[in-house]
Amino acid sequence: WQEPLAEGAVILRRRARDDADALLAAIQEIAGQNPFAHRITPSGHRMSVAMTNCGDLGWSTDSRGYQYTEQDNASGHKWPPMPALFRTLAQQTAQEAGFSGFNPDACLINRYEPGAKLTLHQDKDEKDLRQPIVSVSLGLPAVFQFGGFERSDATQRVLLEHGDIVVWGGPSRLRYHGILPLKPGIHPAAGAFRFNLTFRRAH
Ligand code: MD5
Ligand code: FE
Repeated sequence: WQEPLAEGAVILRRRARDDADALLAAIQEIAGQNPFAHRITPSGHRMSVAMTNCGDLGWSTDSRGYQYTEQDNASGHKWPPMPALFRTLAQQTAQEAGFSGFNPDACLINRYEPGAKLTLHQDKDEKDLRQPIVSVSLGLPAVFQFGGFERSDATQRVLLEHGDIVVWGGPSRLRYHGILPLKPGIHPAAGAFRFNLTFRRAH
């Protein structure tokens, strides 16, 4: 079912549940080629979230900044292609949320272990901010923080669970957001982790 969060932001609860095992298997395959890595931010911090990507472009960070690249600096390889299942799910759910014609060229794959978190930030490294971001949560549940347009604005907390999809577009595309430290647990399909796929139109 669809639950509006704010203008432009829609939660499709459990929308990916039937595809979850196939999505997790594809993530393992991608990580076999381009392993999850804890990247170092420009300010010198090691991210607690481990990341890899698939698609024509991948997001990463290093001492030079945040960027989308065709190559994985950690492995020296190109990113693996975006599986057809990923692209179809992202396009269909964007359409269901009212964003037709979404064609992602990048899929960032985040892996959270217990304690891993993402501090409040905005996603603004993409060229066309009129394009939405589609996010798919798998594995352990996490508390998502949904804020306003200034870092200091009040935040709402939303629990994101296995199979939940959120489409972030319109005015919600530039809201501050984050993930609180992951609580330890074992998920039957994903083990001790939370995975999050974000589909983006980077260029
Ligand atoms: C996650 N990932 O659960 C989240 C899901 C990231 C990231 O934040 O940058 O990898 S994406 C949540 C999102 C994206 C774009 C806009 C908004 C939220 N928003 O306006 O709240 O690992
Ligand atoms: Fe983000």
